[in-house]
Amino acid sequence: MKKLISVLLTALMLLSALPFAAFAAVPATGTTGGCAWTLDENGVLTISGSGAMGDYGWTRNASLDPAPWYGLEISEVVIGDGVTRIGDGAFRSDGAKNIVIPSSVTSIGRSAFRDCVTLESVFIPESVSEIGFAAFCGCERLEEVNIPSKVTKLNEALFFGCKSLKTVELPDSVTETDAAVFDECTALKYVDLGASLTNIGPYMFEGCTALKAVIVPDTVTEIGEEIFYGIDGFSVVCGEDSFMSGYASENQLDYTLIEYVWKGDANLDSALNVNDVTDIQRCVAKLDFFTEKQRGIADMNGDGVVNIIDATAVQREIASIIIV
Ligand SMILES: [Ca+2]
Ligand SMILES: [Ca+2]
Repeated sequence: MKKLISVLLTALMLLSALPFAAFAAVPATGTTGGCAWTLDENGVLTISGSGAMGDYGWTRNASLDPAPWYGLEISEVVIGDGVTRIGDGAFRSDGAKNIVIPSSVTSIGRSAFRDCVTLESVFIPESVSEIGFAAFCGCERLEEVNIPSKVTKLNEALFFGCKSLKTVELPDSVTETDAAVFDECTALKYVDLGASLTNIGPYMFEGCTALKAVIVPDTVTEIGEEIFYGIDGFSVVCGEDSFMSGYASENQLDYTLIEYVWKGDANLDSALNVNDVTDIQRCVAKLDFFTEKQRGIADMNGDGVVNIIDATAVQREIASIIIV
């Protein structure tokens, strides 16, 4: 049924695109908050000036209008150095694959990149300390994202439905998480929750069916409802006598104590076997991403890089265990 609807929608969009394209005034230009914007004939949307962009509608019943470029054909977004805030709902559903955020930006608004289904990568500069509710919600092709080390809170539904996201590593600055941060991230395999987190928000990993391992620091003392709803086959990596290990045994979850993670155990399941070799090879081939902790564990020869030499070293290690 969903497929049929999307076919119908695509057909409707194609039909409506023809007259729309004929009338769309491109190049187009205007102002947004204290900044200016231009959209050129190649679909490059440029935001320039200094100060904050305007805020735009970001929910179904929003009282605010959508951004002036909403619905126009955009292939690339360039945010100029000097822009300090990306507005609420600014780039909702736009068609850019990559967006470069300059280091003048300190805040990203609510639903700023919501449903950018073509967005494949984004680098958030260290200057950003605040990322609003659902900012990347529904970015289905986003494979990799970084969280800057000034961010202290992950707001509600921040990465909800990011179906290509594979690995996430929280910086030690993050102390608090709201509800459903990684809900329905169906490709998410490894998450490192950093060293300072105090709570795991409700529904955090709901529907994350590919989840293999979550590293939880001892600082976590509060766990919301149904954080692992609807999933199995993963391991929680945590400290002995930690709040998380108590939660894990109470809820009959598979867990590994941090101190028992083996060198080479790249998937953190406390067994050293061919699955670790495969995961390292996939990481080398860039089919998978490792967290910093995983990279440290996988880097068998300690040369600071994870490559095929490490995969071979893990193979040797496995062989020696089997021979013994
Ligand atoms: Ca393993
Ligand atoms: Ca190495």
